[in-house]
Amino acid sequence: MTSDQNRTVFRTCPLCEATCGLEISVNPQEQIVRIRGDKDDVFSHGFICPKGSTLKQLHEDPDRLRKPMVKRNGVHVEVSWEEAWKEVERGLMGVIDRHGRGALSAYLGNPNAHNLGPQIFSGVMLRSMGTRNIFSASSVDQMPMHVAGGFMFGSAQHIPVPDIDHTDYLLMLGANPYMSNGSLCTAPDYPGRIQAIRARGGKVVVVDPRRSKTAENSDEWVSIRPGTDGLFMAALANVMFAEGIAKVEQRIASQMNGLDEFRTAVLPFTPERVTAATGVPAEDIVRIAREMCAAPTCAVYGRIGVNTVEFGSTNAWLVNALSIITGNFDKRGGDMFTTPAAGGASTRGTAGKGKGFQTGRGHSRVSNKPEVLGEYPVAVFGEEILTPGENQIRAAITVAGNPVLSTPHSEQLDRALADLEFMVSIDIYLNETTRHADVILPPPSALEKDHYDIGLYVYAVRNIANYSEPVLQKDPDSPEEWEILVKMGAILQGLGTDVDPAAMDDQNIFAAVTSAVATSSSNISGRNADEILALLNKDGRRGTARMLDFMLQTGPYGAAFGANPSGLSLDVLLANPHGVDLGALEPRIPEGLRTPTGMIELSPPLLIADLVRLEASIDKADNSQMLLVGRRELKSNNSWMHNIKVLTKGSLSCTAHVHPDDAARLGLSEGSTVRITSRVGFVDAPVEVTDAVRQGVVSLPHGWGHGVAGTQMGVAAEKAGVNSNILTDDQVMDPLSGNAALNAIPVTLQPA
Ligand SMILES: Nc1nc2c(c(=O)[nH]1)N[C@H]1C(S)=C(S)[C@@H](COP(=O)(O)OP(=O)(O)OC[C@H]3O[C@@H](n4cnc5c(=O)[nH]c(N)nc54)[C@H](O)[C@@H]3O)O[C@H]1N2
Ligand SMILES: Nc1nc2c(c(=O)[nH]1)N[C@H]1C(S)=C(S)[C@@H](COP(=O)(O)OP(=O)(O)OC[C@H]3O[C@@H](n4cnc5c(=O)[nH]c(N)nc54)[C@H](O)[C@@H]3O)O[C@H]1N2
Ligand code: SF4
Ligand SMILES: [Mo]
Repeated sequence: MTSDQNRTVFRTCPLCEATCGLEISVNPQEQIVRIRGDKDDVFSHGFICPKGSTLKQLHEDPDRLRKPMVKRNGVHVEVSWEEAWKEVERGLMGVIDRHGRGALSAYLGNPNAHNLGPQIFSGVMLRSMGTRNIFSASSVDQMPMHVAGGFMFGSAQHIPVPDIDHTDYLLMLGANPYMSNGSLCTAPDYPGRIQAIRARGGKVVVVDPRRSKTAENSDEWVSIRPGTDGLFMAALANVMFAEGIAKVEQRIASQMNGLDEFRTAVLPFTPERVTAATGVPAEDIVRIAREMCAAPTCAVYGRIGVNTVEFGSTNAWLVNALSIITGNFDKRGGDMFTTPAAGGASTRGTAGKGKGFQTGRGHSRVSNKPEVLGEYPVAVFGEEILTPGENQIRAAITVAGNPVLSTPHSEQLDRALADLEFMVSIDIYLNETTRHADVILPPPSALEKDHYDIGLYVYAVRNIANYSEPVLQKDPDSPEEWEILVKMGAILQGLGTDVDPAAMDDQNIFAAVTSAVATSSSNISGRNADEILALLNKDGRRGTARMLDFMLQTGPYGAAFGANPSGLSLDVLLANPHGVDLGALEPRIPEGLRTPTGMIELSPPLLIADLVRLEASIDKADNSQMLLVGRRELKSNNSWMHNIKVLTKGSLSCTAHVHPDDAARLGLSEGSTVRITSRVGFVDAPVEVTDAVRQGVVSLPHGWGHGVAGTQMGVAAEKAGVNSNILTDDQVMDPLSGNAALNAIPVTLQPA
């Protein structure tokens, strides 16, 4: 077989938020020969990280599930799809009969944000459940940004993106894109884009308790005590007002409420007052405030390290506020809103105004935590299962999630899942979480699915649209991932296992079209629904592809089914396998706002009120307390890529980073084992002594702790590591968003 008989296909990598274009060679036997960066991709231009090419190994991984599994006498065995569906129906309907729908629950994990099927169809399943017990990885991740953006700009999706391609000054807090490749800032080759800022004479400042790889490659590392970024940012704002260098652009000021209130609210946070708690010298705070205001443009960006702490929402709000008061909000080189081609909340409905955002439309049963975005904090998942009473959770559905490794007080959740009457997981592995499932339903592999990043393009640094068809044909006897979700919905509605997902799909698209033609702000308002449906159904298009076509055509660049002949549709994307570049970000205020007032709300009451709690934290700071933080590594991806040998070979990266002074004080040496203890548990981990962590800080990556009995991930088990979420505390969270605090956890260290 000569290589010229291989076919070449282009596909977007679904593994992280960078959305890199891949060039994939497939031989005539339908095997993957090679995966490399697509140099013609309009966004990534050939960039790829070591994970991208491993879609081949992932596809071929013998441990990846291809057939449903049912637990019989405690052991998972392969069964037919028909049998699995019967089991699912029996299990779920049994729990509903015995305890009511309030006993159902669902957890949606991270890959849902990277998969087109769940992006479009998980709602069908969730709406069919009739329970409030919905949880997701959002509450161990970015919920604070949704809350801050929701209150300030009108919808949870209103998260400004740092315009890193045009900025002159980037203040980055709690993010390490050299390893993560960026988050809620979709930017393939983020490192290259950071270096471009420096190459054009700009400055990059990284705030982190660790001298991360990003900090190392920046102009300045600000070493901060974990959990104190809110104090640092409030002090920056304080200096800007005190020195009279704050400057809100007239265009923004005329469209904004709450400037005076904000100015008054940050008065207590002088640099001198926060310096001991933050560990940042007051003169550095003053200087950085001046630099930010003096720079021609400045972008502010905060991620995991400032979201997954007790002040997550306040931090996310202060990030946005700094952008506004330095005159950089909604401006090229500052922080801006993307104009996504499909699924954008800022492009839906009436321009400039909306229903706004609220939280607390319901509270969790056991500890009364407010609902946010239709969910409860995943930190309470365990207690909701283990605490008896009406509406105690008795059944769970997990979709692409591994909460046993990824959520706080995970030992408790592990026990809780074992206590359920029924559990079903939609997942590709038999892992730490799915081992508790009575039924596991595996979707096709990434290479067998079509792809479009509805969620991630909402936060991209350019306006991009790129669709990929499946690279390989899936097993014809196995359902698509979207079909699994739709069928789950049918079963949960009590319709049984014989319902054809295609019929529900038809109902879904019919509802979407009839609603759009009846909506005055839609670009197909008043059109004939049958005509639109006929156009959508051409070539027998169904499921994800059909709904995406509808979203693209009715989106801000949409072809509107012929009304705008040069506009976007799925056909246009199919004709452009390297993607379509819709240009740099453009100012969106006031048109992009969706607040009820039509104004930016700089001082939302709940956030202003939280500054009291923030101020009180100054005196509680205890510099003798060791604090745990996480970290990510390039060749790892949360908890689930550890079964790929090419990624895990080399030294085990699940080590505890300890500063040399702490190591000496605590009697810990390189390679020795340290016992790390928190309020809820302890782990023993190998020590790596390094001055890349601040004194008083210990860093352990998350997503490890494999090799548990009942799992089927042979490679991962060889380098199991320890589960850092045994240490994180389910009781400590950001009260506004319910987001777990996974960083700045008080711990003690001792030689094991
Ligand atoms: N201590 C600490 N904990 C953390 C974090 C931290 O920084 N520190 N980070 C948090 C963050 S940001 C996140 S997003 C969460 C992630 O938390 P989770 O989403 O719970 O965990 P993942 O490790 O992403 O697990 C993904 C699961 O999806 C499965 N999977 C992979 N591909 C597919 C697919 O195509 N379809 C289906 N159905 N399943 C698939 C995998 O087998 C795995 O079971 O972890 C959080 N936990
Ligand atoms: N290779 C790889 N890429 C990934 C992932 C992965 O697991 N591996 N996960 C993906 C996911 S789901 C997400 S959400 C993104 C996350 O992307 P990032 O937000 O870039 O996540 P991290 O690399 O964990 O960087 C968080 C940084 O915050 C620092 N930090 C901890 N506590 C504090 C604090 O109190 N203050 C400050 N200022 N900093 C603090 C940590 O030391 C760390 O360097 O990455 C995505 N990309
Ligand atoms: S950076 Fe992210 S999207 Fe790009 S190749 Fe790596 S894992 Fe895939
Ligand atoms: Mo995440």
